[in-house]
Amino acid sequence: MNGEHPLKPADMPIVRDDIRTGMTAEAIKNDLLENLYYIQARIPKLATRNDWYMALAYTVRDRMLERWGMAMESLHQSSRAVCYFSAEFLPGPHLANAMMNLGIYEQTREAVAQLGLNLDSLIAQEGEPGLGNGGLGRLAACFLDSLASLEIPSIGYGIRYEFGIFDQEIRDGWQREVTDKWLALGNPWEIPRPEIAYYVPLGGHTKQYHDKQGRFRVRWVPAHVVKGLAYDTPIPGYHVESVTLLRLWKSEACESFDFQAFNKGDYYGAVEDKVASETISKVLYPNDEPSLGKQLRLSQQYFFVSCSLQDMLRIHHLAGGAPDAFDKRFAIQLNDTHPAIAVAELMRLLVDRLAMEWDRAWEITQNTLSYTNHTLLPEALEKWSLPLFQKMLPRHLEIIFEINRRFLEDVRLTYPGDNERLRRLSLIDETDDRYVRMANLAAVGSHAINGVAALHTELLKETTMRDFYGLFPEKFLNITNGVSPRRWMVLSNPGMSGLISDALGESWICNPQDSISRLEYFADDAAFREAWRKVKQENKRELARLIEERTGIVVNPESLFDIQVKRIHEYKRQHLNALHIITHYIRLKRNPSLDAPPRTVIFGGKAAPGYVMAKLIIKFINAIAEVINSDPDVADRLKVVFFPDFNVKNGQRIYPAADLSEQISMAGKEASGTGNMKFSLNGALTIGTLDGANVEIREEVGPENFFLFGLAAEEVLDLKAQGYNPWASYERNDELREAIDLVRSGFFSRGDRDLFQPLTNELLSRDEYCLLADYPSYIVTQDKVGRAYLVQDQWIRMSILNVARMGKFSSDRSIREYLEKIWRVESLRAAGKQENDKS
Ligand code: B1H
Repeated sequence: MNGEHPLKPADMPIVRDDIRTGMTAEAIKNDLLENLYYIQARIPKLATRNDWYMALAYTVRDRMLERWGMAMESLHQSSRAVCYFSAEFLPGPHLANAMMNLGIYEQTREAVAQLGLNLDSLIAQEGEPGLGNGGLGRLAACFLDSLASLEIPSIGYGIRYEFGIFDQEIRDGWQREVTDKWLALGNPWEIPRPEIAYYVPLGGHTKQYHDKQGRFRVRWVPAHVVKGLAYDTPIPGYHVESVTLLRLWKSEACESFDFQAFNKGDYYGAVEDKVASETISKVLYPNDEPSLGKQLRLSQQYFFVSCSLQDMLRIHHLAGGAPDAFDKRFAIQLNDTHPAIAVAELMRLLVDRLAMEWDRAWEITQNTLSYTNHTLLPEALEKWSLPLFQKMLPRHLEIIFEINRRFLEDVRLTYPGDNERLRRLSLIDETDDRYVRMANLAAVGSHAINGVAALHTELLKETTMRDFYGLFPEKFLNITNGVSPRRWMVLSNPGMSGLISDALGESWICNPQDSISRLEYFADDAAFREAWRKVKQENKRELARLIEERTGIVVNPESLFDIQVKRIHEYKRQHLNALHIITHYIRLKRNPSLDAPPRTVIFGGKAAPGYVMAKLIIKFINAIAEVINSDPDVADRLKVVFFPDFNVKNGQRIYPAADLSEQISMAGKEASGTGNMKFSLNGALTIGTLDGANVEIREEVGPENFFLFGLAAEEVLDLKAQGYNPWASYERNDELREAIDLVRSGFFSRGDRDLFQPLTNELLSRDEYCLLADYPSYIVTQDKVGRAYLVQDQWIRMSILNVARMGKFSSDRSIREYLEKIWRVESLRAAGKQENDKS
């Protein structure tokens, strides 16, 4: 890192060693005390742990704000910036990550120690912004980390939900949802910007008129207007001089009171609009049922997209850009279809507000936008009923009709007479009632469409978006997901990262693809393997402590830690894992001297509150755990844990402790997965199907270092085409029958034979996700895992090789691909170099 940033403005009034920017323990300590006094208004003697945490957070934030000024400057100067539009961001706790990225971890530890405090306990005090459901939101956060670390001028735009994803408690084995009050103790990381505010119209009708030049125009006369306020969070890059901006919008009423209503004595009427407006950014939707009818969800999407586009137009204008050059300044990535309304909103702003010709506006819109698809599940494809859409966004519906009219005209020329195809491609679904299809809107309005893993992109082209692929194959590309090696290795697994850095130096942290493969040589080094084993062992001891603290269950840290953490969903097949546990349990009961290592099977994950079957699966796992964990016959051989409230913070403790990573979705269903990458990067071996990014992980680590089982995506389709009969699978396999019969007998439900009937009935009659078909090969492969684990030294070798060969799965690599193939944006470093070369 060199001291002077190429784009650092000459007039930045920053003194390197002042109290807010100094990097020594002394400067940090002084700032910490000052923030405790002047922001928290506390003296040390009376300060609570939260006061100290807040003061420390401000101290670390001070050191980011120096970089902030430069980031803002660069946004105004750069030739093109990236705007990542996402309804979800799951950044995880900020404090430790920011200290690591700024390179002040050790100094801070010392500063805090000098004040008689413990850094780890202050870090533990921080909650997390749970502004997302799972993989998609976490991917957005990893991407911001990479954008910042690669010094790309960029903004993440989203919603500042007052309540994020619920906290999960387990009561009597059932999930209980508790509201997430992440803002209750204050949020030191965000900077409110009440002056950056935009009006967002909703409802009403449109009017046609002719402007002074006699041109035909449309005016939208909304029924209400809400205001969006910006809240900014700096996202620091790793050991670089810049930060990226996460700008989230909070909704408010335009005026606090409707004075007319108030004067008439209608106090409640007067506050009603205020309440309705604030509701928009109130709560994150858990992704359970289809979006049909969820008016609030559509208003959330439109709200944040409109604020963000207006903000970008303002930034562009302030930098002296003409509307015509908007696409030269910005690239927008749509994170799934949740922000797809951007297609119509950008058209509206350009055509209605800025009086641009339709054709030119359309070019700019397409040049600016690109769309990432994250799922093939038909129930997750968003569509909005036309009457609802018309009621809320009348002008957008007109625009979408016009886009559709022009689009279908082109399609007709390409495929004359093919009305079936026309119906499938149309932005409007007219099969039953009428709906707006958001994926079709995103596809037509973007210049690039990408899937998130190689297999996913192929399936996207062959199935979900087949007609679009036929029409414009050049738009389609794959960009396989990745995760941040900073958060998911250096921060969460310091032991292992330290070993790697001792062996290779630190360049792997930013360039794992180039340099981490050198770790392969160390797989042959017995002393290195021993050190590796010890680190894993210590991580497992740590997790065992945490498990006892959270659940009361005592587990053996020497046992094989077999872990499945992710959202609970039938396609992810946590219940297949459960069936293996039951089979293993039956075997152990029958044969106490079974030659298999002791196992601890750990689950974690939230179920959407309205997803009854997923909630039953949680109960099922806990019920099995209750029986097995209290059976002395298997006490030191098998334990089952459901770790409550899986989130980023807990994930950071869980991934590093895994021996085995469960990636067992039915092939063809998991678009990519990113947990699979986190596990493998932390030295766990994978048992998995050929699904999502598992395929590429296996290619990279080598088939001999990956436990593959189950049907491939095509085989699943064939099986279903032939008429899959799960009952036959059940009858054919003795162990499967025994396992299912044991469940049906009420053995795990205190004699209640009905409790798990919905689960067993589904498996025996329909088995949509082919658990019974994959069961035999899953069991055989789990046996292989057990045998492999018994040969510890060989297992450790495979663990090292996994890490050495996972360099591809850094989110830096993903971001570089987006930059080269879609965004065409340059890093500030590169831009700075060119400037320097010229001068
Ligand atoms: C993914 C979602 C998702 N795909 C709807 N789709 C939502 C869909 O609130 N909603 O309505 C929320 C999220 N999430 C995940 O994206 C995939 O299942 C993973 O396989 C993938 O790794 C991840 C990131 O690409």
